[in-house]
Amino acid sequence: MSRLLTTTPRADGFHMPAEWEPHAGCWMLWPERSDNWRGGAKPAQHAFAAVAAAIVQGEPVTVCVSPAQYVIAREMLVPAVRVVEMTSDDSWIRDCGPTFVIDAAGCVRGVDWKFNAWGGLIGGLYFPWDQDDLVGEKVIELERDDRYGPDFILEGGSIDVDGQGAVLATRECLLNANRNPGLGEGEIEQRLRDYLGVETVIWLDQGVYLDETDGHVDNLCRFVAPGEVVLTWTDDMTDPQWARSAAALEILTRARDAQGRSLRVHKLRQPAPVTITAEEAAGVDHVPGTLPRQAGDRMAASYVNFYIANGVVVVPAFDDPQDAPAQALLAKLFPDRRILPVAAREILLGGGNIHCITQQEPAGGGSVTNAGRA
Ligand code: KQY
Repeated sequence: MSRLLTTTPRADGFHMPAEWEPHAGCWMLWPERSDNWRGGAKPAQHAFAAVAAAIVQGEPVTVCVSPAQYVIAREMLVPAVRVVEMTSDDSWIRDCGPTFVIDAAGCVRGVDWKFNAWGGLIGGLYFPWDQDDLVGEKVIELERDDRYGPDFILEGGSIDVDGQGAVLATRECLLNANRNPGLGEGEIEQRLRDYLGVETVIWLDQGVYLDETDGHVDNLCRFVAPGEVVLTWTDDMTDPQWARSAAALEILTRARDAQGRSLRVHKLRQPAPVTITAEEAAGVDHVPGTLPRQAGDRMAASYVNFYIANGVVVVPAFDDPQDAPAQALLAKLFPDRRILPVAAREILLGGGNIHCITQQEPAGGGSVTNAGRA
């Protein structure tokens, strides 16, 4: 049975583990809506299937699929992937799904945040979002885990933890008036402490240029080991991303984590600007209330949006000269994992990337570091 708890993870001795700690598996949702995904979502479905096939090399994967798409998805996904029927509004389980927390005994519980499609009626990306908002509860119940249900809007892509008391976040997103307008910075920090079990919030100001999530940190900067982060980077000072990354670098250079460590920052150079072609834009159904996709629009392409699975790291590839250096850096940072690049343009065209479409479930049973790194 899954109980709804009225306490907090912090009070109960739970915290969110780092993504490099052992997973029980990975959850995904299946893309379908033609007003976000071109070509009736078929190209995106192939890309999602490739991501699932990569992750399942390291850990169990469950893909949640609408009744209408069940047979199609079952056919397109490799047999090792489990497919379950679940209704949703779109396919960004990092954001609408649960955040799992563990305690020292390895017991796992779920945090079921409120979700408002990245801003509700003030700049949100679609309406309605009620089915997405149920995804966290459904996944937690399928796992028979106990559930925290804070009255707090948060997307999983807007935070990144080291599992040792620190969380990265951007003010652009978490302090945006379209998320939790009644709460100030201090109150939001307290929610993060209470529900992620962290001590230290490292605030960056802005996320990636033109990121439609209002600057999710998981596209800008991620922990890769205790005391180490990767930061999306460009050396081109005329690129609008330069000032954002430079400002983040300055903050990170001065920051201390919850253990008092200063951070080692690895620059992960971004690909050349990725813009939507006329053919791609024409393939998206235009529906009032959703974000229009126009030819020439720049997407928020970043290698930082990778997924760390057991034994493998699944990295976006953009058919760009920076693909190889990005993979080489990640191979150095994750020496005990295979780096698996997946062509990610079709995911990016929907507004996010590999990390945004995945959600890890920790294995519990105690915590380890990024093996070989610390
Ligand atoms: O990047 C994400 N975490 C989600 C992007 C949502 C885009 C919806 N069009």
